[in-house]
Amino acid sequence: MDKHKKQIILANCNMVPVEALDQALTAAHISFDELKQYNLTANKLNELQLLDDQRNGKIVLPPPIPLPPPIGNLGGTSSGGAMPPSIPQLRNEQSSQVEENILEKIRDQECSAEDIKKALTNKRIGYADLENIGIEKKLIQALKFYSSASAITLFKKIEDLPTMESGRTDLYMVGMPYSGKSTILASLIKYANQKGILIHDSYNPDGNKYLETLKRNLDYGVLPLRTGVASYNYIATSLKDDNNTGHPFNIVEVPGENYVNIFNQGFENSEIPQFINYIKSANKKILVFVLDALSHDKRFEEERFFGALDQSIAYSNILSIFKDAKVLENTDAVYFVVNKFDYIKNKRFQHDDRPEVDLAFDYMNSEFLGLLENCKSARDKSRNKFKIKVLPFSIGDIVYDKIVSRFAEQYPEELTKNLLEDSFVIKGGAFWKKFF
Ligand SMILES: Nc1nc2c(ncn2[C@@H]2O[C@H](COP(=O)(O)OP(=O)(O)OP(=O)(O)O)[C@@H](O)[C@H]2O)c(=O)[nH]1
Ligand SMILES: [Mg+2]
Repeated sequence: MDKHKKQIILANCNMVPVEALDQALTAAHISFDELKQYNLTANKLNELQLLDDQRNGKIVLPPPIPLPPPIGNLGGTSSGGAMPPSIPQLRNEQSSQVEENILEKIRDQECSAEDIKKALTNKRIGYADLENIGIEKKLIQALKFYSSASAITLFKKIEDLPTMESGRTDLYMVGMPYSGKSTILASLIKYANQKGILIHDSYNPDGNKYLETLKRNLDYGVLPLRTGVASYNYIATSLKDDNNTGHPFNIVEVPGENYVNIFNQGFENSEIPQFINYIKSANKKILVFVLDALSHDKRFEEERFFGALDQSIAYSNILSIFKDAKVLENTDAVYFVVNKFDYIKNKRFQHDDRPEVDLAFDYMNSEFLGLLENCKSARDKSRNKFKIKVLPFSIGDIVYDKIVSRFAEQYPEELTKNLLEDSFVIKGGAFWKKFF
């Protein structure tokens, strides 16, 4: 690279995407010191350092990670990056007081990963016992990982969120506690990474840590740990389409429970004005409502779901807030994701061979018709005729409530396809593209 070109890049380094700067660093065209001299932002420097450390085999990401388990059918492992450090091998301990009861439950998959973790921590059972009762090695590894992982929640309140970067598509994943927001996000990130279409963005390093944690947990077959109650999470990332064009997204997990009690609390006393203020931008928006089909179906059957908030009412409220705040004027698409589709497929549509998207639409029409109609009428009143889509989604097969024994790729694939179709694209050649 000649001196002149290098000078232009350094002088404009804050406008060059991290990916391109990383290439220049790898090719030794530029150095970290030069980037610092030219005042590259701390966020971008951190991101580049992270990529460099990963390349050089340094470990930089939390939490402490065990060796990759042999998860043959979990859909591959993450690419790019150093292998995590090993954890101690399974101790060949035979617990003196083996609890027949809990082991039976584990064998019959009638308990949760949390129960197993407790039994292991209290030394009522050991990993060798799990082997002895015939639990697959990859499941044991996943349980081991689960027992060592700690939750990472980055943001709790709106005021803790960094300002959303403009020039991106804002993607809001709205969902009740337990609806599966974090799992969908993890699945999307894992899929996009596996296909090589995930582009790291430097804008929000904290968000990147969250993203890495989600992806890594899923690589080990572990679902995201519970996010704190009513907590927001924000990551900035881009996805590439078939033409290699980047689609930059601001992805925000929005806890639905804040929006249910608006009528009790009163709009002004709630977090809503702040939230509206936060998301009011000229950015294009995609709203994803995560419908928890499992909790919905079990709300009259199982005690733990009795207190669950009515999703239809909550999401209709949120839609009407968005309408009043004119957020829908910048909204290009509203998705209703019928989540935990594995459950309803088994329960309702076991012998129905129609495409799953038709089944999801059927389900939506029979269980959430009011919400769908509210959304249509909001669209009729909006100048911007946004698309309304219904998509089925499932992470795959789950055991012990938290362990993924099979990762289903078709759902994140379909979601990605739709997101690329409905999102904003950076068009035109950027000046730096000529140089790399
Ligand atoms: N059957 C089934 N269960 C799922 C699926 N996705 C998630 N779950 C279950 O739902 C639980 C909650 O999922 P999360 O992704 O943590 O939900 P969330 O919306 O982020 O919840 P909070 O962080 O508590 O607000 C998981 O721990 C699983 O037990 C799925 O595709 N199928
Ligand atoms: Mg969550």
